[in-house]
Amino acid sequence: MDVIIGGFHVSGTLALFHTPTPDIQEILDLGVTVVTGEVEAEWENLLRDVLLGELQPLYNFLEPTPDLSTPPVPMIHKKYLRRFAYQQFGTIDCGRGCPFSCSFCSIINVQGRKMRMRDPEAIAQAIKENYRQADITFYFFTDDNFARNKKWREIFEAIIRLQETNGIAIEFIMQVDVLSYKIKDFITLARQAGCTQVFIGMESINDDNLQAADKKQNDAADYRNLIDAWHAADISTHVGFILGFPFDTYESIARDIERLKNEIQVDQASFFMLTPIPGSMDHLHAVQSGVPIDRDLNRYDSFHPTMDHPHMSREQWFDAYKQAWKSFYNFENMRSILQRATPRMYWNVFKNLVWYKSAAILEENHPMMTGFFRLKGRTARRPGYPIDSRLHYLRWRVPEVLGYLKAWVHFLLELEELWLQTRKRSEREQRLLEALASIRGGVLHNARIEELQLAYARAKLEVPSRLRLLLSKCNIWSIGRMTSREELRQFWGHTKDQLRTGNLLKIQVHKMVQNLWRELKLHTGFAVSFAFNLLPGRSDEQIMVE
Ligand code: B12
Ligand code: SF4
Repeated sequence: MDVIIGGFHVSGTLALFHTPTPDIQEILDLGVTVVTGEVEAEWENLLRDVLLGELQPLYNFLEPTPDLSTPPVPMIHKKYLRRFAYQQFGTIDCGRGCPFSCSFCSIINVQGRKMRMRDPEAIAQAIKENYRQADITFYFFTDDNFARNKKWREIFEAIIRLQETNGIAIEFIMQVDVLSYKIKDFITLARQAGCTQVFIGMESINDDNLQAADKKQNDAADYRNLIDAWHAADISTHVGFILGFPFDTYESIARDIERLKNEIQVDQASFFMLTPIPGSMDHLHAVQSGVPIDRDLNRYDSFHPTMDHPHMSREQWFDAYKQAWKSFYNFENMRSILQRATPRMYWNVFKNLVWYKSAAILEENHPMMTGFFRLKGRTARRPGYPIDSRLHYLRWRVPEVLGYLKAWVHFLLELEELWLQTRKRSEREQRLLEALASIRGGVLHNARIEELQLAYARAKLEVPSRLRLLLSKCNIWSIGRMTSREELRQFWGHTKDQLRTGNLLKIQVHKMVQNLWRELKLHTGFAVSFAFNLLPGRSDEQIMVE
C-alpha cells in the first residue's frame, strides 16, 4: 500500500532544515512518501504518480506557494459531518500567510509572509453550496490572520450580499491580530457579515516576553482598547495565551491571568505551554544551539512541557498552566463574563464556556483536542502501547466514567446557577422582578398572590387573575422568580443532615415535594433554553422562562 504524508509537520520541518531530520528520515526509510508544502497546483500530478506506480520518496512544493485565486474551495459533504456533535459547522481558508514573524509560529515558514487570498465570489459560492447541500450555517475561517487578508472587505461584502439576495445568513469565527481593531470598517463589516467571535493572538501581557518572541506588533497597554472595540460591535473575544515565555515565573503567570480576567476582560482564553513546534524559529534555534528538547513528538501538543524553563521546574510550569485554566474558568469569572455579555453574545459565550471548562477541568485535556466525552476504546491505542485485557480495562474505565459523570452533575448544577444569575431577562421580566423586590425588601421567593398582583400593577403590566398565578406555579415551563439555586442548596443540605442524624420526623415532606417540583422545573427550563439556543442565530429573548 502506498502511504503519503503531507501537512504542517513535514512541511514546517523541511522548510527550515532543508534536508530530512531524523524523524522524517525514519518515515522515508519505511517507504513512506513525504510531500511538503501546499498541493493545490500539484494534486493532479501526485495522483497520477500514484496511479502509474511512480511515486517519489519526497516532493517539495514549498516554493513557489500556489496562487489561491483560482483553485476550487473544498466542499464539505453532509456525510462527513455525521460524526460531529455540531453538524452545522464548516471551515474555509479564505487566505493563507501572515506578514508578522513570531518566533514560536510555524505558519509563516509554511504558508509564507506574503498574503494569498481566495476569490471572494468563490468563497460566497462555496458558502451557498454548503448551505444548500449540508445546511452549514457556522464557519471557522481558518486564515491565521484574517485581518491581513487583503480581500477582507470584498469577502465580508460578498457574505452580506448572500444574506440580502439569497437569504443565507451565516455566523463565523475568525483569527485576527491585536492591531485588527485599528483597521477602518473592519469590525463593522465583520459584524454585519455575521462574525460572532474573534480569536486574537494575544499570547502574553508582559512586553519583555512579546519582544523575546518577536511579537513586536503586540502592545499590552493597548489590549483593553482592542477588547472594548470588539465588544462594542457585539463580538466576543477569545485570546490565545502562551505560558512559559522566558520572562514568565510561576507567580507572574498567576498575576497575568488575574489581569486578563479583571482588567482586560476577555470572554474566553485558550492557554498553551510554549512549545518549539517543528517549523518555528524557536525549534530551529533550539536544535541548532543544542538546547535539550523532547524527542517524543506526541508531546508537542501545547499541554506538555517539552523543554526546560529558566525560572520554573517542568512540574511548576505545568502546574502554572493547570492553575491558569482553573482560575480563568472559575465560577466568579464565568459569571462576570456572562454578566458583561450582550444578549447576542450570551449563548455563544455560554456554550463555549461549557465546552472549555468541561474539557480543561473535567477531562483535563486541551479543549481544542477534546469534545464532551472521550470514548477511549479498549483497543484504540497508539502503536507501541499495550492493549489492556477486558477485565483490566473495565477496572479502570468504569470508575473513571463514574467519576466523570459525578463531576458532570456538579458542573451542571454550577451551570444552572450561572444561568440563573446571569441570564438575559426580557424587559418585562426585569420590571416585574424589580417591582416585587421593592415590595418585599429584596426577597423574591415565597411571594403571596396579593404581593405578586401588586408587583404586576407596579410594573405597569396587565395584572393576572389569582387563578392564573396559582396555575403558573404548576407550569413546568415556568422557573418562577428564581435568581439562584442557593435556597434549594441549603434545603437539600439541611435535609441530608437530618437524614444522616436519623431526625426523620423533622423532615418537611410538603417542602421536599415543593422543592423537587422546583428542581424539575429548573432543570427543564435550563435544558430547553440551552438546547434551543444551540441553534445558530437564537437568543434567550426568544424563549420565555418567566
Ligand atoms: C483550524 C485549525 C484547528 C481547528 C480544526 C477545526 C476543524 N474542524 O477543522 C482546531 C481548533 C480544532 C485545531 C486544533 C488543534 N490544532 Co490546529 N489548526 C487549525 C488551522 C488554523 C487551520 C487548519 C486548516 O484547515 N488549514 C487549511 C488546510 C487546507 O491547510 P493544510 O491543512 O495545511 O493542508 C494543505 C497542505 O498542508 C497540504 N496537506 C495537508 N495534509 C496533507 C496530506 C497529504 C497526503 C498531502 C499530499 C498534502 C497535505 O495540502 C493542503 C492544501 O494545500 C492550522 C493552521 C493553518 N493555517 O493551517 C492549525 C494547526 C494545524 N493546528 C495546530 C495545533 C498545534 C493544534 C492543536 C494541537 C492545538 C491544541 N493545543 O489543542 C489542536 C490539535 C487537534 C487535533 N486533534 O489534532 C498546529 C499544528 C502544528 C504542527 N503539527 O506543525 C497548526 C499548524 C497551527 C500552528 N502553527 O500552531 N486546529
Ligand atoms: S501573528 Fe499569528 S500567524 Fe502571524 S506570525 Fe504571529 S503567531 Fe503566526
